[in-house]
Amino acid sequence: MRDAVTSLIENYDIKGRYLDRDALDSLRSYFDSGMARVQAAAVINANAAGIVKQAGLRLFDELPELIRPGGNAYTTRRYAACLRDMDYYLRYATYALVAGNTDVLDERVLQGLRETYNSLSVPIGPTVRGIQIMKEIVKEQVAAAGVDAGNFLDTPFDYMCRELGEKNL
Ligand SMILES: CCC1=C(C)/C(=C/C2=NC(=C\c3[nH]c(/C=C4\NC(=O)[C@H](C)[C@H]4CC)c(C)c3CCC(=O)O)/C(CCC(=O)O)=C2C)NC1=O
Repeated sequence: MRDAVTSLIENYDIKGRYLDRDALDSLRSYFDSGMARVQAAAVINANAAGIVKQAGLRLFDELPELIRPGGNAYTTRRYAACLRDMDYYLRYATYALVAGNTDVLDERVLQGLRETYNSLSVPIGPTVRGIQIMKEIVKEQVAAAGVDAGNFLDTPFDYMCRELGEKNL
């Protein structure tokens, strides 16, 4: 599992090069955003259950067929599994946020996920929509907490949506 610093060092070490201007710029931008990343993660941690619940309500409000008979999130068990998945996405997003790197998402979340979802007929499009809704809620809450969050807040959510949604949607 890599973060912004270890992945950069690895790339330079492979080439046997000292850190050049680009490397130092990228490190500076990571460290400059460091406190805001930690503060954003703190806001998410403090509100995680509420964020997941609210995102679920918005998702099922937008796509009510998911929780109707025949829908993939129909029955209490599957409804709970869906919210649990959303909670996974949120928690791993905070790890990636702090790491400044999406490697943890590849390794711990996305690997094999499409196959699992396909085999259980979990619809990918609505899952992607759920992740987007969480991103929107997170951005609202982080802004409301007065944390100056830049694009880095979008990155883990956008990455999961892209990777999950990309192929044979
Ligand atoms: C930390 C990494 C990780 C992830 C991501 C993960 C996902 C994951 N979601 C699953 C199921 C599921 N996932 C959903 C999710 C949904 N259904 C919908 O209609 C919605 C669109 C969506 C919620 C947004 C549902 C309903 C199931 C249960 C499907 C079933 O058993 O029929 C399963 C099958 C096994 C199980 O039920 O626990 C896995 C492995 N597990 C992991 O360990």
